[in-house]
Amino acid sequence: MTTLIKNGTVVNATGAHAADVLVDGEKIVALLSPGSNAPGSILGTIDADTVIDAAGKYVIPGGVDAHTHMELPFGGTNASDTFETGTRAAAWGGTTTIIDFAVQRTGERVEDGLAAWHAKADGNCAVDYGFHQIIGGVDEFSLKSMETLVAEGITSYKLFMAYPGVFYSDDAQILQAMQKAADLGLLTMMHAENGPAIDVLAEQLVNQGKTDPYYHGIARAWQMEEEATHRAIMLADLTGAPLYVVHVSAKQAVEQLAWARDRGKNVFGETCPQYLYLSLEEQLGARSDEFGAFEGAKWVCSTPLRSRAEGHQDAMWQALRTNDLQMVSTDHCPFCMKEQKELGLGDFRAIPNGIGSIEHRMDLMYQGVVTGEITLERWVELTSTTPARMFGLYGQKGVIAPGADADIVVYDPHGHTSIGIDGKHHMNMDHSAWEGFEIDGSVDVVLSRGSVLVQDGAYSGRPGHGKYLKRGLSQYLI
Ligand code: DUC
Ligand code: ZN
Ligand code: ZN
Repeated sequence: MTTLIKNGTVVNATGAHAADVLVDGEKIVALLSPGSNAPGSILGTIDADTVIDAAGKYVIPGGVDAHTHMELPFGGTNASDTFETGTRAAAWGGTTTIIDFAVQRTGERVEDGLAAWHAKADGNCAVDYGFHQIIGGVDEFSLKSMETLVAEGITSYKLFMAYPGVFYSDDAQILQAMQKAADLGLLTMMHAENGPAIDVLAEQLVNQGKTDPYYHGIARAWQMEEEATHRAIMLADLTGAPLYVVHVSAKQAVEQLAWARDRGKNVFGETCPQYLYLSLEEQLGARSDEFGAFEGAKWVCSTPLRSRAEGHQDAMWQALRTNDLQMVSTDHCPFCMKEQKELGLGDFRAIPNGIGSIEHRMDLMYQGVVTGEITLERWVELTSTTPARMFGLYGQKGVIAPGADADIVVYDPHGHTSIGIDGKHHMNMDHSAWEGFEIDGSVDVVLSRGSVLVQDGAYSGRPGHGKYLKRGLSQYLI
């Protein structure tokens, strides 16, 4: 089965140029100069089984979302997207690879946590998927089990400096895990917030009657993120472990990352669309007729949305331009308002933390191209190429080139996308954190390993098409 994507502009992280893309089976096999396969030309007519006309459109590598939480048990409930619904939404939005987090908690075996995650995902995914491993209980057994991860194709693991009693690791545990990771070549991913101090601040606020979602953002002050980011950097430096800080939202945390990177350290950071577009004042502080001040629960996530008056959003865009932040993931962790976010009515500490964005990351970041925040090539680099390199998938994913998987998105810069519920989104949520956002572009066609998943506004993917990806070591280290 061959497919020819004709007349488009191929955009890779390295540049954009007019080319036709020839796909054979699951792989890209050639990039052809426009016209080189026309009748009477050197190559002659290529008689592909399927031809997709991409005239006036961009042809980009499928998105790689390296931070998702399908079905995560959290805050007394489970994230509302299953691997089936979440990867279908990903496909609709032009994301053709996800990396989700398998969970191990205190007292559990890493092997069991990983097996449980395979059981959730196996046969259910519309797009290819890999796993990171959360180590939520660092002890002699989980440290030993880390030795098995690389062979499982899991080359990165996550620790939490937040959530005492849930996923939290103290400095002694972090130090030991990083020592092990440095030996094994694993990339340490860090949720960098000072959890114990945040919990005290949150309790004080609740005791003062400050129970609305807005105060989630006050308790999780930027100082808590800056301090933890610095501590993680120093522990990584001491142990020689490469460090990747997830969901960076505070400009002061970026300054810490830049400081370390300027000293040549293997320190990296991602941000998420919510930290580029949304804010403490407008979203966490929102009110509605339906929910009153509890409206802000829709945007309770950690790290929290930050103050626009303090300039965090502008600082995130700037860091994406200067490469102080290297990539954009979603931290997709959706919860419905009904029966889920509602658990925190009267006490923001009980609101399950998370926002759903997996369907909108490519669009939201393309809007950054439209508004001049980033270039076209940087869009591809931040959403596909660097995630693939960072997590050992590059070559197979993250690039339009012969030999790569035919994970291809035809993106229409003349299209339009209105984001919201009412049949417009495909995530398993009863609201959208992005309601009313308008994008000056649209996902047109989506291919995963040569199979069309989305075309002409119709979905033709299926659960089970997506395969588990055994990842290699990070290809981004200096
Ligand atoms: N932050 C979230 O918002 N949700 C899940 C876990 C996390 O760290
Ligand atoms: Zn986190
Ligand atoms: Zn997360």
